[in-house]
Amino acid sequence: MLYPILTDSRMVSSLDGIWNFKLDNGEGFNEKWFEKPLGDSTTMPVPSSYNDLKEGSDFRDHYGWVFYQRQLYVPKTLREDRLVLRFDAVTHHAKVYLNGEMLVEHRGGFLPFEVEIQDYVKDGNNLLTVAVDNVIDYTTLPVGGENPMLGGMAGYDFKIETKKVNNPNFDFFNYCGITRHVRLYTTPKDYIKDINVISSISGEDAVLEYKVFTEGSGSCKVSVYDEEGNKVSEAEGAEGKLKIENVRLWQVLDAYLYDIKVEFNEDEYILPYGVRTVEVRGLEFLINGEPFYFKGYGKHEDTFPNGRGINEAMNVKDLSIMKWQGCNSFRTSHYPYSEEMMRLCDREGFVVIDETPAVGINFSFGGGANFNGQKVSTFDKERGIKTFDHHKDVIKEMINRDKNHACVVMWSIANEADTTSEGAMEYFKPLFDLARETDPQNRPCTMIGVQSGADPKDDIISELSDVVCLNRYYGWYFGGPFIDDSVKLLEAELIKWREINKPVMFTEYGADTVSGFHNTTPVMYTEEYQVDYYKANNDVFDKFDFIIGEQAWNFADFATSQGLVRVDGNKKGLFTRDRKPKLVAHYFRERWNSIPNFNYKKNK
Ligand code: GCB
Repeated sequence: MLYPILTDSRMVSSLDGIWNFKLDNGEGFNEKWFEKPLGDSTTMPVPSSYNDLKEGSDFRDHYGWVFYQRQLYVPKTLREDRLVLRFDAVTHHAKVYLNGEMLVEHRGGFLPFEVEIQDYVKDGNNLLTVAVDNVIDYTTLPVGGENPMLGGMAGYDFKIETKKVNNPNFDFFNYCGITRHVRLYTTPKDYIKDINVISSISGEDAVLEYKVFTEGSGSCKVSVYDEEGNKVSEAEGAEGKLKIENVRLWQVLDAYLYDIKVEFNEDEYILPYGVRTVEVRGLEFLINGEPFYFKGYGKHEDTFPNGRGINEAMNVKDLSIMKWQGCNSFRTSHYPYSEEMMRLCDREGFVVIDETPAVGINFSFGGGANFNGQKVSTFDKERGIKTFDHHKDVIKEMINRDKNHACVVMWSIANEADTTSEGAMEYFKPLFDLARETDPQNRPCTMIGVQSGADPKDDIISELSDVVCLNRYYGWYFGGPFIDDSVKLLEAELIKWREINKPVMFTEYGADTVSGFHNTTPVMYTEEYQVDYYKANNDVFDKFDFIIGEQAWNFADFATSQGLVRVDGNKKGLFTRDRKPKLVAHYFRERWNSIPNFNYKKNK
């Protein structure tokens, strides 16, 4: 799906701003709130998560539907074109009504959807209503379960009335609402639907193989411009090749973007495009033919008070901090991030592992989806996970959205899924196949592996991954506070992973640390402990040549559900939630600035 931009043929208009808002009391659909102005509504900014913006747990912990509404006037001139209403993300399930009629419904809270509305818009005031549901269950991604206190408490005989609540099977706050931009845009009636571009490099030159998907009949012309605006290549036809002589490559932290201009009849679209190659060869991850070392983080889209609402200022700040620290990469844990962030990473030369919202496909966590120890197996045919079809949708939607981004070097199919139980291969093999078929650039694919047992042979699906990605907490959940002994276990585990003959990287490792807690003897939760934890783990990584990267968990402290091991959220950040460095941030700054982006292990 193309990102909406202004061109000579296209107009874009933002519908962001303050909308009317109302929590559903269970009667919203019966009473058809979408047919008339919402009575008794409150104000709500779009885009944003609504949870932290009004006081009280009615808002923060609301379960179910909410209604957003605004007036919409559309100038007549725009209605002669194809007119599209686009939502960049609505979390998790949206029904969109114009003048009382439902025009589109979308499931999945982190990917865009759109609908043509030129035939539905009338003169004067149109009523635009968006109903948004935040319920997570066994069919949604991320996965959730039932209220842990449903009908009472384990071990107690008393029955009590309980409210319905979401019970996430994942460790981040279930922020919801219209979390990214809402826009109207136009195209001519015959229009460019999509573009695929693949690059190959030979010597000083590059060849871009392109394919343009269109609606209507006509002919295509494609031209490539360099950053100074000089035309460097052109071709005719909906499919073809563009040669760029003396190409300037998109390099890590030294980005260069060409503009690919596509013309089709009256329509025109401009795609910023970085020329680079990505390949896994042997035990190496090659970017532009050179062995790359990942330095960086697992992150979250999480700020106060926006929640998961897009925060472009924070995105710019985060990349700036990461550059200061010598980072070159991050993973979009645990869902696809905004399109603005991906465009920013293209411009800044950041390397991104792009992850689906598939988190929580693991019933052995014992919380959320499998509360009270029912011991249902994740892939149990009757009572197990029901996310497969939706998982296919999010893979297709994510790859179709992000396929042309130079910054994206690998797809993550899921985070910490159950990869050891019967049924895992049956579930995941078709999903890896689908990702590989969908991506025109055929990027590497991975699964982010949970620390469930130390033996790689128990992991049924690691053979599907091009790179083995490990989340490991030796010295925290496993063996904390005995860091020195714990990392011996890490070393023993890595000796086993060497046998599968694939590159391995760490996509999570970390220790909760409360900013301001200090001690001369490092004890858990102090800033000193976090430093010792990371030093000990990094020393082990450095011993193994097939370890191709380290991404710490997490870039910054972030909000989670309330719970006994979460003191005002997850505190594993190397930065606080408002981006102040903990002691360890300075340690990593020294380490990462002395590790080159390329050939790190070769030089050792
Ligand atoms: C994990 C999860 C991540 C959690 C983290 C933690 O393994 O992938 O979502 O936040 O552990 O801090 O426990």
